[in-house]
Amino acid sequence: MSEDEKKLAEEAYSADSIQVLEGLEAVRKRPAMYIGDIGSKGLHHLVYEVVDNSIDEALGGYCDRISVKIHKDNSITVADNGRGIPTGVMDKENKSALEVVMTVLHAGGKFDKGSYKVSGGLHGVGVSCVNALSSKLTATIKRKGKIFQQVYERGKPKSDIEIIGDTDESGTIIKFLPDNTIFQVSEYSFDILAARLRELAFLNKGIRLSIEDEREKAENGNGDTNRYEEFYSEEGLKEFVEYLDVTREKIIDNPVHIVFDKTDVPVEIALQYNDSFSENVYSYVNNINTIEGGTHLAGFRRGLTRTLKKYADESGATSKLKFDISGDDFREGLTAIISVKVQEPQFEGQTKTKLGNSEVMGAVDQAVSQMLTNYLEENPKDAKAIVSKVILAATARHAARKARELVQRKNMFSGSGLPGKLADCSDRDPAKCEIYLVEGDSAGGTAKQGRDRTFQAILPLRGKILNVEKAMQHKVFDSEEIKNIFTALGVSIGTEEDSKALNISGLRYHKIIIMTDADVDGSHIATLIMTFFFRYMQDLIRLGYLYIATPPLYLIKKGKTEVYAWSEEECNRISAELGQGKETGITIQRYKGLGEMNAEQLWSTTMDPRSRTLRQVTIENAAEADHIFSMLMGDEVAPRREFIERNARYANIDA
Ligand code: 0RA
Repeated sequence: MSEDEKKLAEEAYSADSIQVLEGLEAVRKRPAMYIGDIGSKGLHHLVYEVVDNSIDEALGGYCDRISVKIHKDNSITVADNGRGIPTGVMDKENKSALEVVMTVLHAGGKFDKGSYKVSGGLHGVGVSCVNALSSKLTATIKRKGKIFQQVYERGKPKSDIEIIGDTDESGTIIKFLPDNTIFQVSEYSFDILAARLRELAFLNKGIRLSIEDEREKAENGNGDTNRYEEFYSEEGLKEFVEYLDVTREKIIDNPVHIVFDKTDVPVEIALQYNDSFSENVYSYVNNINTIEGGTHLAGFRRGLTRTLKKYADESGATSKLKFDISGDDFREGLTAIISVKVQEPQFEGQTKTKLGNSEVMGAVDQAVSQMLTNYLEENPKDAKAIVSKVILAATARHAARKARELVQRKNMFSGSGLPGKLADCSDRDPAKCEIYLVEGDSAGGTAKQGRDRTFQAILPLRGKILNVEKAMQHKVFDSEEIKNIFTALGVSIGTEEDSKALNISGLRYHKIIIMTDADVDGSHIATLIMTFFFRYMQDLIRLGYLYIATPPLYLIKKGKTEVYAWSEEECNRISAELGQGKETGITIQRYKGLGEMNAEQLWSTTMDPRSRTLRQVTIENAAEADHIFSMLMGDEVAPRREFIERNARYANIDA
């Protein structure tokens, strides 16, 4: 070989090896491309990624326990009792399979070709990404009588795979510490992880999932036990629907459960009707919540509408109706979960959570049509209850439409435009503009004086806005306060097919800020407003436009010094600091309401972008949020009290 040829060969070799290395380097360079973001979402995503691998092992029938532990330093251990990641040396790579899985992008699936595994979907980037983004990761494998271990730092092996002991168990244990030079946040939330594990337990029946938090002691334990929760569902989606509807009054005794494996796309659905007026349908593809819906949801709606309409018509229930039943009417008071497994999912839409595969529409439509037709025939009592509910919905909607047409005609003369109560800002660029939704006219007045009118608009709201959780849709749209919110924001709702479709092309503000008193009533009002946005303007929350203002709770004064505090601890610390000189003269004022501040104080503490703290409202888990809102706003008092007591230490609930 000539010198040149040698060089070329060397280059080719190093290029080859660099490419392998570049795999994980690329993840570290552009982490958001692989896990969504480097904030709280991405941090939690690391756990989901590892758990997903164990779930795949469980779906193959090899594993029935998965545990997650949050350690004191916010490192995480995920352990399962599956077969264990293979540890043998692979000929081609000359490395153990474990090392390949841990260090090569997307290598995870390639050992088990043609198996149960469906590609993870949304991110589904594999455990190697977690490795790349961890300052340290330890993989411990129990397999074939031995315990194997390998340690990595930032994705690179620190040593060869070692045998560290004997065992008669099998399983995979992954412990990792997210790299704090990459993530903006390092703290894990027990509640966020628990909600996802609960969801996974419902979506994959028969797997026991647990979470333990070493940072926190159990509430009712003897002082030594850590906070712990375990999730297990015997009946899967059926129990998921019951969980979502705990506080709602059901129309049929048991949820309808549809399992349909006759096509290439396995479909599972559970549905229940309740006496509320909202539609709560959640869809999943390969265990991922498809927030924007897609072909599986379209197939579900089509199958449901057609089957129920046919049954209603044939039973004679609709013969006297003088108007058509709309698609919406079939879904009023409906709670349902749709779960499909798709080999190669195509995700579309703004947040890549809309299923695009066209073949899935027919599969779900067929599943619903066949199974629901059978169900209705075999359960005539339930069938009758559902049909009555649908006809009632249609009748109410028809009556409301007529009434609204009258109102709209009246409105034509009163001249429309922005609500009279709105103090608008002068800037017209939505990206720069904010609107404060303020509890009460008096605080609204103070806010109007205190604001910067170039970019801050104020809309005072009368005390308690309508509880949308308990009101029919037309009542919601008839509410003066809610109409004001719609017109002030410049948002409209409803199309022919979908009465809840949101049109935000006219949105006038990119920050919508809820500002209420810092007491029990205030937090209740904030919850009412959030519930309204969750049910009717969810897109605005998803876009990150909804915020909560945080007015201070205390003003500490000493002479000319005035310091604000947002919590009791902060107040104590500040008064101790001010009290250093020993002479008295410190006064502490406890703010109960916004009205106790003057315009200047409200501006400097709560509205001035340079000094205020806004809390962004996010939806971590739509199904869990649904459960919580229906509980907080429903009839039953006990679960609400329990929730508030549990969360009082996190929220500033002053009870
Ligand atoms: C491929 C093959 C085999 C096991 C696994 C993957 C596996 C991966 C993970 C990730 C987390 N837990 C896991 N458990 C198992 C085993 C193949 C065999 O034993 O024949």
